[in-house]
Amino acid sequence: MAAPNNSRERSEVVLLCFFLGTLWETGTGQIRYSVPEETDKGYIVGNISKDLGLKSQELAEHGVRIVSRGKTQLFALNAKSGSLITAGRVDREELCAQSVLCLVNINILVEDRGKLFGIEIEVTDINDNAPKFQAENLEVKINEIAAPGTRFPLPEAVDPDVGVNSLQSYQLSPNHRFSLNMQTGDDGTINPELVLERALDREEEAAHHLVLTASDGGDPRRSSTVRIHVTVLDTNDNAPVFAQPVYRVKVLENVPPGTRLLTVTAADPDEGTNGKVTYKFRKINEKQSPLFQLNESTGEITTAKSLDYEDRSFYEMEIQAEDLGALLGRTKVLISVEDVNDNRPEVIITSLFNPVLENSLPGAVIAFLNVHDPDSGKNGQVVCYTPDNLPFKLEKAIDNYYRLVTWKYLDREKVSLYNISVMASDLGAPPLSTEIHIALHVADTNDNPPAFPHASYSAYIPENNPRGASIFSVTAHDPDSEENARVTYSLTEDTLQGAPLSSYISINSDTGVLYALQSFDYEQIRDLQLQVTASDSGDPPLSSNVSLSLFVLDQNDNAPKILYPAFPTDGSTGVELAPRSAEPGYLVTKVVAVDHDAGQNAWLSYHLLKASDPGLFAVGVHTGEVRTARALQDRDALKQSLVVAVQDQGQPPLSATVTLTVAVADSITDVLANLSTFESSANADGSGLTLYLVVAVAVVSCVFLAFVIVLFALRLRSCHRSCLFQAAGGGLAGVPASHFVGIDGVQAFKQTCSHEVSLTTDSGKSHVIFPQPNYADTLIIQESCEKKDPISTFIDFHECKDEGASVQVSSVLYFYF
Ligand SMILES: *[C@@H]1O[C@H](CO)[C@@H](O)[C@H](O)[C@H]1NC(C)=O
Ligand SMILES: *[C@@H]1O[C@H](CO)[C@@H](O)[C@H](O)[C@H]1NC(C)=O
Ligand SMILES: *[C@@H]1O[C@H](CO)[C@@H](O)[C@H](O)[C@H]1NC(C)=O
Ligand SMILES: *[C@@H]1O[C@H](CO)[C@@H](O)[C@H](O)[C@H]1NC(C)=O
Ligand SMILES: CC(=O)N[C@H]1CO[C@H](CO)[C@@H](O)[C@@H]1O
Repeated sequence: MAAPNNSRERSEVVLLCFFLGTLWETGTGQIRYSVPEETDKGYIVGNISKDLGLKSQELAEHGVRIVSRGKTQLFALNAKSGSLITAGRVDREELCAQSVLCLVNINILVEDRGKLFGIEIEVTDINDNAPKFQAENLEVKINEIAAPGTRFPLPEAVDPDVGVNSLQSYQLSPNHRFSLNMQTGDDGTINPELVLERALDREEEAAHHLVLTASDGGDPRRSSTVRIHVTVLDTNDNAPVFAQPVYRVKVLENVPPGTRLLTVTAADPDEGTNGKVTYKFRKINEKQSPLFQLNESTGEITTAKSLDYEDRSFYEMEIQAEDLGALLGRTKVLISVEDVNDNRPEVIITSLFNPVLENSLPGAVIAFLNVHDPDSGKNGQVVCYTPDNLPFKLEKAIDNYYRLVTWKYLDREKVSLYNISVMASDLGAPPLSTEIHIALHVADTNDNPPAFPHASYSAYIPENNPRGASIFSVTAHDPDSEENARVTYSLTEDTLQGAPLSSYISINSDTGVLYALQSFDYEQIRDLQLQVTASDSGDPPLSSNVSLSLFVLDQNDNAPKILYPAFPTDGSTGVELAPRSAEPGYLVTKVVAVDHDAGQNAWLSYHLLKASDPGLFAVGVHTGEVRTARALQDRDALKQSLVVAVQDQGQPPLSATVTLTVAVADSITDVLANLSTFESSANADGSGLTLYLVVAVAVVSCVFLAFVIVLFALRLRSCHRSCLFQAAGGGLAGVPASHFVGIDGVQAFKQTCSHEVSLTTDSGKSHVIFPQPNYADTLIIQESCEKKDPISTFIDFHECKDEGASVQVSSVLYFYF
């Protein structure tokens, strides 16, 4: 009622103050004012002048002043307006802290009146402070296994204001796991608590972010927040779990030991050591365990040894993972080993027919082979083959068996040992192959006869060989072996000149050396035809023949043999006649000699060795003809004695001599007439008997001679013209020289005429024989004309004696027809 009413706004405040001041004044007798805190300096707290009953201008006059009690002067007096004003900002919280009523007492002294007035000023609160947390962030750790309902105290906020301006409530940011619980304590403080509504899972959400807001009830309302960071602490609540329930891996069998096969991993969502997993084999075959290695910490499985598909191709094992809390997880590992072509095919000879006979038919089984490759699939499929150049081939039998058979005839003599290589190759990539060698012997059969290197043989042996001398050697070769090649030699039985051949020649059955069992005589046997058989010892034996001509070689083993004049066997001697009228060159006689040898050995030459009258006769060197060298004279002795030597050309030469007695007389009668001369010269003993005999023989001889000549003459007529024989009438001297010119002549003569005359007398002492020659001159082979014995005439004379010297004279005439 007393409050001034200047302005509407002011009037209201004044009215209120007044009302209150009036209240207090009446109640306590004191002046009371109320002032809100935090007003600006000069804020009118109350109209002091009015309350003191003074005029506003009179305050100074009355000496009105504030009497302080040592405190900072919060208030001051405005003398002009007579009002109490604030001297500065007034902070209720500073003055009164948390007291609900904040009163400031001041005293005002009115000097001139001497009066002291107490003034009580209430400072009223305004919401000038927000609730405040001690920290802006809060860390809260909660174990994940904490049970729902568990409470966790939260920090309180502080608001210095009082009343509604102080802290009124808390709020939590929306969250489905946590809730806020506020408990009001006895002193009215509110304690916020965090309540776990639902179980936590670190593995799901390891942290939660919450915001707690504290607010007061002022107007405007003030609030502050704190960020709550909830960390969920781990517990080992998870077992390790493998990524796959089953691991499958394929591995080649030839991987080296230490090869990584796979890595099993088990995840444990737990944290730290709770999530640390170690791996172990849980179930593994004892045999397998050394093959594989498991790294405990990494779960890496490696091979520890080399694998073998052929040994085992599949492995199954269980692996467990364990964390520190002994929680387990398990998985299976299936390892399949894949085949690699790492095995060579194996070839086994199950049976071998060795040796094989060379006469086996094509298709003969030689061996059974078994091939085997432990690899699988193509790596284990095997093909077998042999080189084409051998007479063998492989035939497939059942299963993995092969037959090695021949497809050609074998010939041991060409190839006796085969080195058969059998190749087995699998179909892998790259293929592996095996080669074996079979040494096959070809057994011999007796399919080859012994063979001589030449179709026929000629051998030469000098005559007069020693008995038992080896002549020649034949060798037959038999390409077969052993018994089938053991050659024995034999001679085919034959006869030679009536005697079995085996008496001449023998053969060493083992060596094939031929031996002479006899000493050969060229003059008897010149050649032998032999057949040598070589036969092997096979069963049945085979043989072959070869002919062998054995030629006997001549040696100069025969001295020339003088055929005419011949030494009579009974001691008589022949006399040649040389008519006194003979011209020089007159053919007195011819020395005929043969040599049974051949060639040079029978090539004869004639020489006059000795003559009683040298110069009277000459001898043809090759012809042997004795001719007069000059005309005969009367003084030449009736009886001439010549020694003629016949020599062959052999080495060394052999020779023979003959003594000729030539009677230089015209006819036999002269000779007979002069017989005494002969007798005296021929028969030194003077034996009359001998002389008579000689005479008798001479007579008889002459008669026969005449007969012979007549016979010749008759014969000549019927002879061929080429037969040049001309009988000279009368006597021995008529024998033409041409008949004795040489061997050729003899030959020619011989060829043309052939007679058989044999005349003998029974005189005992004298006989004339005309045998046909059975041998020819040694230079020439006897041919067509030969027959029986030579016609020979023996004219035997008595032995005559020359003067003093006793010379046996013999003359033989041979006539060849
Ligand atoms: C397991 O593997 C780790 C890492 O590779 C290695 O250091 C350790 O030596 C291995 N352990 C065995 C037993 O091999
Ligand atoms: C067979 O021939 C092979 C080579 O071709 C050789 O190595 C092996 O020694 C021979 N075997 C015989 C028994 O000769
Ligand atoms: C060898 O000669 C003998 C006798 O002449 C005969 O029996 C045989 O058959 C001949 N052998 C051969 C192989 O010619
Ligand atoms: C012997 O012959 C010669 C003439 O040749 C002759 O002169 C002589 O008279 C004959 N008689 C005797 C007895 O010698
Ligand atoms: C400012 C104010 O209102 N002052 C008043 C105080 O009271 C006296 C009388 O009692 C008035 O005259 C003033 O005007």
